Amino acid sequence: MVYSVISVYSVVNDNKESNMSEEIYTKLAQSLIDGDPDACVELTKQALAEGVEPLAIIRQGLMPGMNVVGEKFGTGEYFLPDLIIAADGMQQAMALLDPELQARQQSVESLGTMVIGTVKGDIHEIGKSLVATMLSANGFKVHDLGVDVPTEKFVAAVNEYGANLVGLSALLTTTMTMQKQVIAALQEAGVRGQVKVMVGGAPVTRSWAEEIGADGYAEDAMSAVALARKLAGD
Ligand code: B1M
Repeated sequence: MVYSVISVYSVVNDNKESNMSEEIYTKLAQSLIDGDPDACVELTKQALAEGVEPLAIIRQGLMPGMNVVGEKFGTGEYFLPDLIIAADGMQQAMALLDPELQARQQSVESLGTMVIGTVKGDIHEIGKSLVATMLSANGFKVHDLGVDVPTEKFVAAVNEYGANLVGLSALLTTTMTMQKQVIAALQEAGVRGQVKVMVGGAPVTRSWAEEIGADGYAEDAMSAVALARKLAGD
């Protein structure tokens, strides 16, 4: 079954080039909704070859598609295999986009060292990896601990890498509380004063960040870079 995704983003463009991009964004989103990773990869290659910015491919093509998949899963229309197939398509596309994102921003001076990971119990990887890529492309030294990261591993990594920033991603309401636990563990280990903690992920909010004593909340990868810059400069 084919679903329309035109309504999930609004790009008002009137020149031909923009219309072409808009068409490819729609097709990219649709490839994820249709569970067609091969098409997603081909369309990503095509978009890059046509000079579409990698970040635009993610924000205007892939993410709206993933959001539709998530909504359909939420309403019971899609099942776990649909999520897995869509995530596979997005991850393959991200493997093509990562080096392009890195290549666009070269910074010689490190702005800070971050350890980042998705908290214990949570295996959502894509958003965390995108945030890690954008930070590293913007001059931060990033140690990505992966997903389902035990609390003590964050603490150990802060010590091992001399990090001044910690990034905690959580995509489930049930795992958000692990962000609070990591902050408490950093405090207990006596290193809370030397690091700024930023949190993010779909269910996470600014007020949650304040409630658990994080230093900042970022809604997406671009604002994560801005926030990390601000926190590193504090
Ligand atoms: Co899951 N899942 N999932 N899933 N999944 C969600 C999150 C969900 C909202 C779907 C839904 O019901 N509508 C729902 C959570 C409900 C809730 O708790 N509120 C859900 C569920 C329920 C589950 C399972 C429990 C399903 C089950 O087993 N019954 C299960 C849990 C497994 C676990 O973790 N223990 C599960 C499993 C999976 C897959 C493994 C199949 C797969 C992940 C594969 C992978 O990552 N390798 C998956 C997927 C793909 C999704 C959706 C569809 C898409 C997530 C994604 O990759 N988005 C998701 C629905 C949705 O979010 N629309 C859903 C694209 C990505 C670029 O965006 O991750 O939001 P996102 O990251 C953004 C921002 O959030 C932010 O910046 C990123 C880039 O802009 N951000 C940060 C993220 N981390 C940040 C950190 C920061 C700052 C910003 O600072 C440190």
